[in-house]
Amino acid sequence: MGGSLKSAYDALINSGYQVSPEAFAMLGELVDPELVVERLLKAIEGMSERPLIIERSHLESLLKVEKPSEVKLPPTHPVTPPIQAPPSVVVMGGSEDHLIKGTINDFRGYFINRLERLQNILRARADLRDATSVSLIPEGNKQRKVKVIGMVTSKREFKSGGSIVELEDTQGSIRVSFRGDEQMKRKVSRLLMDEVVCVYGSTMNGRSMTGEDIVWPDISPRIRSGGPKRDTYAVLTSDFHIGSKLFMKEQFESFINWIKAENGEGASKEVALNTKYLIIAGDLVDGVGVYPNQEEELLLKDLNKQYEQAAEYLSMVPEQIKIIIIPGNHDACRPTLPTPPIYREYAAPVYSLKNVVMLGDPAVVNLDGVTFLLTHGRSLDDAIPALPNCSFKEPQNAMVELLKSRHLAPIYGEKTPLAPEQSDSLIIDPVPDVFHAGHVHVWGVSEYRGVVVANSGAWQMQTNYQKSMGIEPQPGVVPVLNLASFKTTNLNFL
Ligand code: D5M
Ligand code: FE
Ligand code: ZN
Repeated sequence: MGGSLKSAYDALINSGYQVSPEAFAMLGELVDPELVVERLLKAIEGMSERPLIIERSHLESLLKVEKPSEVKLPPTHPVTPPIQAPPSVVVMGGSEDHLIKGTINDFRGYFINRLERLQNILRARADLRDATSVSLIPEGNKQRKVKVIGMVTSKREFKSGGSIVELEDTQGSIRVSFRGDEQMKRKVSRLLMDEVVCVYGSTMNGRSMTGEDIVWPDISPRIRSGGPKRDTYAVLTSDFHIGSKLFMKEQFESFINWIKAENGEGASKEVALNTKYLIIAGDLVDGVGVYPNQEEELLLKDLNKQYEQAAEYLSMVPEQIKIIIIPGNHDACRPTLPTPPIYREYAAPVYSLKNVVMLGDPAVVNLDGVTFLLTHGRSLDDAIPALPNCSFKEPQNAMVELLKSRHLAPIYGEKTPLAPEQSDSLIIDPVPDVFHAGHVHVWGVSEYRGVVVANSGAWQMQTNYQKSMGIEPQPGVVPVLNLASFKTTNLNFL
């Protein structure tokens, strides 16, 4: 800590006032914090009603400080240690473990919950307030315009371009025929099985209709509020696959050295020093028996040993950085989504690290006022092949489509096993500021309606299994998000 900053802190602490973390953080942005604090305390002494807590606004208004961008240290200035408020992690969901039997009734309840909640999300749109459910289409004997909300239970697309889609709700179903114009064709091909949408069209009997348009629940454009005022970074990563022979030890160690601020220089070091969060979106270890002939590619064949090594690496991450970990399909955990946190009995050494927060998949966390939705991304295996214009090379595009569906795993019965919990926690609600997944082993960042969408790649080279499936990973690149500016940087450790 620079001399002036330390004296400024001491003066503030000794003044007897409480100081908000934001005000503390702001001091780190100032060229001469000592002078600023001296002037601030003088100004407060002269006030008729003195505040109990010194806030950032006091610093700003009382002293008319220059804008932060103008008082930032120039890049050539020697790097100073971070003066950040402590990390603030508020878990909004994603750590429960329920016992689910998975009876037919459980599944029925699960899908009713999905339907009703997405129905509510759709009806909250001004243009869909008058939408009806499939089984509540009013009786009549002539052609009427309707807006019908239901779950997609079948879809047939014909060579002619036309298509037939079946929509269902709890009480009934309706057959929707679409004509084959280009726009409609594109929309129908985008429809995922088991997702909930609203169809515009006309019907005579309420059992079949002509579809004219499809509306997805979608998200409204985000206007962000909150978030830290000074540069604060969240490092987004996943898919370490520790224990695999193909784990990229050397590159990963250089990443760990970077986060320790031991290598890198200038801007990159400044980023490391101001990193408060390391988010790991699953597949911390390679596990055992996850894919055919995996044992031939395992360096550590014992799951406990894999987590021991993971903990050893994570213990090198500076303690002031909060590490948030959710499970992936290679981790020691229940195989269904939603997934409770990684089992403690296997990952005990990771649990014992003070700065680690273990959450389930999906998880919603608020970090310094910024809401993150975290999921490993298993459903991308189902969604990417089903979506037009999406590929495993750009997983972020499919993630954007999931935001439009407002669901993390719409498709049921393919590769993503779903647990029929009473309430569907895979529905995307609330809408996050950041949507982070991994699993695909290809990194990619995008933005949709103000939401940062990031897939964080991997630290594993191509396995034989991936080779046989034609999967081309792009490991060793780490997206880093500045929570203040919402800009991402991609660090390449190859
Ligand atoms: O997944 C790593 C990559 O391999 C990711 O792109 C998904 C793909 N993958 C994994 N399992 C399958 C199956 N069964 N079919 C097709 N593609 C798959 P990881 O979870 O790290 O193994
Ligand atoms: Fe993985
Ligand atoms: Zn995975």
